[in-house]
Amino acid sequence: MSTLEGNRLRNEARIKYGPQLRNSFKKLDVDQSGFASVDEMSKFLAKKGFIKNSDDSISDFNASMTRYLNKLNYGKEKPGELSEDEFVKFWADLYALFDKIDKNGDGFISISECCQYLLERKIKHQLTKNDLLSEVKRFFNKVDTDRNGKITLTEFFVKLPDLELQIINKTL
Ligand SMILES: [Ca+2]
Ligand SMILES: [Ca+2]
Repeated sequence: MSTLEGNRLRNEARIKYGPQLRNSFKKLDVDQSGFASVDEMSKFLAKKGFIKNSDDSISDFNASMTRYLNKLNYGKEKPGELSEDEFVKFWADLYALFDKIDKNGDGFISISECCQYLLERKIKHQLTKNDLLSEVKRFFNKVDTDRNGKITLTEFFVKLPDLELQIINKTL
């Protein structure tokens, strides 16, 4: 999402989700360092029930977080951690992407919403529509552990590297 529309959506998400993100930041920064470490974020999400409190879920979250911190060039003030402003920007951008894919706005991404979005992105290494659908189904099998065909923002984020690397081979 590097277009003008992308910028607009990111700004909107910062306004919409900024207050709750700042609130979360204060709660999860338990050592009150003014920075959110990957560990503080995963503990907070596990406590809230957004990720499972299991070694696998936490290590997946940590791997994804570390990947995007580096890739998107975060942690400028303190390597590997987010300042409050960086935290808001990072997660608001993710909300902007998520909301864009979540066309019906129910707070979940469904298999068809995910397919539709990927088709609209005109993926470079062309998969046929059917191949794409089976890849997305495979992705959902990994992510959607309660098998209701819908995934939340956190579930989406935890497995986003898989989606990017295995299905589309590019950055969303
Ligand atoms: Ca901290
Ligand atoms: Ca939806």
